[in-house]
Amino acid sequence: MKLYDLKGAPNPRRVKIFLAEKRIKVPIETLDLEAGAHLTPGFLARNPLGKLPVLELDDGTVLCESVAICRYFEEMVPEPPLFGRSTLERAQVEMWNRRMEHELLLPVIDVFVHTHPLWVGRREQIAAWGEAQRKLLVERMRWLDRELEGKEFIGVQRYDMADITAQVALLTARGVARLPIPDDHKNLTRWWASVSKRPTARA
Ligand SMILES: N[C@@H](CCC(=O)N[C@@H](CS)C(=O)NCC(=O)O)C(=O)O
Repeated sequence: MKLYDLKGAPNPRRVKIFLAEKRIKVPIETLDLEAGAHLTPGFLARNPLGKLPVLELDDGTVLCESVAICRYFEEMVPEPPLFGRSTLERAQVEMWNRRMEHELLLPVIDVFVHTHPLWVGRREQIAAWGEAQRKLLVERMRWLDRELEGKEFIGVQRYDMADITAQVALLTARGVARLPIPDDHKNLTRWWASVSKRPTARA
């Protein structure tokens, strides 16, 4: 089994944090986007979309999509549960993880792709779209701050996949989108301090 990773990229980071939380060790090959390693014929044969992460099983089966890969490992190693324990919890984690993807992670990736020099010549950049997504992200951080009132974690009252997605999205927002969590977002700041202290945060 091998996990294909992309240097510095948020989606593979979700899988690496997930694996660290489960204490699962998988050989990792890290590709370099700037060198175009994800666009070689060898890699495109695994994922023609040229996107990471990709998990290759020992029989050659290829799994793409971060959440699909994490769900595979959740079934293999159920503890600690990162997609919820009960029927209701599983639905709640699904709900919050999708919200964190659609309301935080996708907008921040759009800010990055449409405004950062790294993507010049690699993608068609529409600066106005990047700026619109930056404004949306500011609003969504305020929304999430309110949602976290009286809550320790985002999904269920235990660290789970939704926290991982939000953590990676906000790390990317601070780094490449220059959008740190504003100081007056007390709930989000408290949550951020707590998840950042986890030993797996650097995975
Ligand atoms: N929906 C996919 C998204 C994968 C994705 O967009 N990966 C990015 C890194 S975060 C990538 O490989 N980008 C390379 C490119 O777009 O050229 C997932 O959740 O895994």
